[in-house]
Amino acid sequence: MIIDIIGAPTAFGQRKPGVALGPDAVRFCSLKEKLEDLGHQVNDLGNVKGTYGVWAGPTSVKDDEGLINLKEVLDFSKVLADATDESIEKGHFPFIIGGDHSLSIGSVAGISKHYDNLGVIWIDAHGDINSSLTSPSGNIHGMPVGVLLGEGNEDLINVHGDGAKIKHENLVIVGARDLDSGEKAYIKKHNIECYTMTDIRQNKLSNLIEKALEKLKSCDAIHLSLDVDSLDPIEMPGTGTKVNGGLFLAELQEALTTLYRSGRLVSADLVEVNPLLDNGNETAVKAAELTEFIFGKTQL
Ligand code: EXY
Ligand code: MN
Ligand code: MN
Ligand code: MN
Repeated sequence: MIIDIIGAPTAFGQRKPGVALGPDAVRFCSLKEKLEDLGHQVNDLGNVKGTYGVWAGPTSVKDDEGLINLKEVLDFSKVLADATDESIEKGHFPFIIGGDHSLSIGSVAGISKHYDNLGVIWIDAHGDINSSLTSPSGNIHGMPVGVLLGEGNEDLINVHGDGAKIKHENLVIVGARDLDSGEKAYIKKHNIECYTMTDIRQNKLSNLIEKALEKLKSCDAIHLSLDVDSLDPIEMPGTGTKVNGGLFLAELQEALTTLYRSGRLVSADLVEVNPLLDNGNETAVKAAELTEFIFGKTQL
């Protein structure tokens, strides 16, 4: 397949410096060569640039809606949506490297335009399904799923087209272990498919991915949004919102192979790599290794 690597170095969705360095840290691990070795054609489109740079500094000023860096996130989302829209239009596979998880507001908005029923598999320690009404922090990287479902700030919801970009029944959250009370209520109210770490320990991650694929069988395409904080902090120290009791690298590699073999993925985000919080470049190295499994690497 033809993969478009799109760097999305936004840090506006949270307040820790460093996550904007994620795209280049992952590239530094010979990502393009590794994907070419798997037989893919790889275009590295460089890093998306918004009007406001990539990080506004540790601003903790909430606006009157309780959001932080709204205008910067909105601006970046629009530019990224144009890039992913164009990639899909060309029949390529947009692979977006973050940057914080607010980037998915733009990446998914651009991709969803091309499908009637885009499915999303959201692998994350968090639900990212807050709105300004339920968010404990005002950080928009905790809200992209809510926005994509049509909740909260209208300008964010209407990025790259009016209204919600995904339906509740076309979303599966995998790896959750740190949900806010508002998120738990929302997930229950809308009967959203959510496999927590407890579910994963009682089953097998790749079996739950098979179950997610079955749940999304009526979708005409699937987007994967992989937050590296879904993995245990022992595996991935270089990320801003670590939560103990996460996934192991090997089980996620196996699950990504299951996704690849389904042939239903059309796009993917890899987010929240923060080299300034890392041990050397360990987290980016493992993120690049995981990426190989998204694109068909096998161990034999
Ligand atoms: N749920 C918390 C909040 O909304 O502030 C923490 C969100 C962390 C989001 C990271 C990207 O996954
Ligand atoms: Mn996330
Ligand atoms: Mn997360
Ligand atoms: Mn509903």
